[in-house]
Amino acid sequence: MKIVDAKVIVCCPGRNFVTLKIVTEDGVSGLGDATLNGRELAVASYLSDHVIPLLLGRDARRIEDTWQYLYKGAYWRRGPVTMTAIGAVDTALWDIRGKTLNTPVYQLLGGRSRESVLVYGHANGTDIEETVAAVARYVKLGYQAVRAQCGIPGLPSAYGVGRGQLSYEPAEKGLAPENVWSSERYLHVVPGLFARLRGEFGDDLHLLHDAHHRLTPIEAARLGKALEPHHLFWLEDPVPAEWQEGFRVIRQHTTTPLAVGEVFDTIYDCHTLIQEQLIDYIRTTVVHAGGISHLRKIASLAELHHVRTGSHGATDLSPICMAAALHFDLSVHNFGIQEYMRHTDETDRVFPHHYTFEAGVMYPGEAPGLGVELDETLAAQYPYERAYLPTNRRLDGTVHSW
Ligand code: CS2
Ligand code: MG
Repeated sequence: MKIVDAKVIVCCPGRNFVTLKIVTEDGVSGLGDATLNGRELAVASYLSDHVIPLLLGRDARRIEDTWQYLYKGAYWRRGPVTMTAIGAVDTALWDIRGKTLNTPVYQLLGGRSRESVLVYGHANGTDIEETVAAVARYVKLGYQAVRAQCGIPGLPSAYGVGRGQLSYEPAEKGLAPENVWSSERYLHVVPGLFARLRGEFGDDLHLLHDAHHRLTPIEAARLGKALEPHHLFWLEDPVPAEWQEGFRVIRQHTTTPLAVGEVFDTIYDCHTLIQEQLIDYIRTTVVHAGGISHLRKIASLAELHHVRTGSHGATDLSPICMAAALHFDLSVHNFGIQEYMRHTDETDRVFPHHYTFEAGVMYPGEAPGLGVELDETLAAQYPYERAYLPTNRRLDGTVHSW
């Protein structure tokens, strides 16, 4: 089954998405998400200029061999651009495989390990009371798990507090906006937010929080300890994780579960975190960690060390990634939870799909392949618009992780 055509489609239905479409000689096409928030065109070029010429004529059924060919064949391994491009190819080939075998991809991954996929949504507010109201909206929508983020008094902005009611999209049109940060002020607010949320919603609602790479290990240890009475489902990205060993400090001080990995792109970014059980959930995604094939390998290592999956699922990962994630989530044994920020209606019209949400869980659907399509005519009406993630500086002007 030879690949005879492949192309990259960049569109911006409210935000930028990059999609790879691969077509076989039988006329079967597959889709892969290649979106890298703020650096979309780098991946589009990597695919168009360097990968697609290598794909033409290859057998679309050789998914693992194609992955290894693109990974080892580039010489320059790893990194978000390379692995997002490889992820898009891998995802599209799984889509094609499912379509040609007339079966949903989860059946090719070992079939169901559960009946549905537990998901969490993003609630946020400019202050604690607004955040409580936002969490209540998600509970009313049926969510069993909600991530809560709130504004920090005295700071003009805070991570995760965005525009609109149901979705938070951090990238802003034009060059990177500068945010201001204070860990001290943040650490004063968060424990009170979760004390209020537990008091309001009781013990059964899963509560999550994202520190978004902004603390030092001892600050994260302090926050983890302060949150223990409120038994969070997880505290996410407490510190930048390039130095995986740094998590040993946090682990020594707190039992609050830790989740890391949405910025990781291979197993090499997280094998110490997993093998030393420094984390409880690995957040690597289909789109940024080399596709379904590599994500399965990360999950297998995690399974050996009591680590569960908790894949990233923000609005800057397209519905193609969400569909692929749900097939993976339904089948992988050590599944934990799936992030599900709702895309806008505008995005969903460009990417019609079979996955569904109901009462806090999701289903990938039974359509052959991934069960998602791309309306190219509609996509063409939304041309790319430069949009960057913010940068961050502390109150004294020092650059800080965003
Ligand atoms: C966040 C994301 O969803 C999350 O956990 O960390 O909103 C992240 O900031 C964006 O995906 C970055 O593009
Ligand atoms: Mg995050």
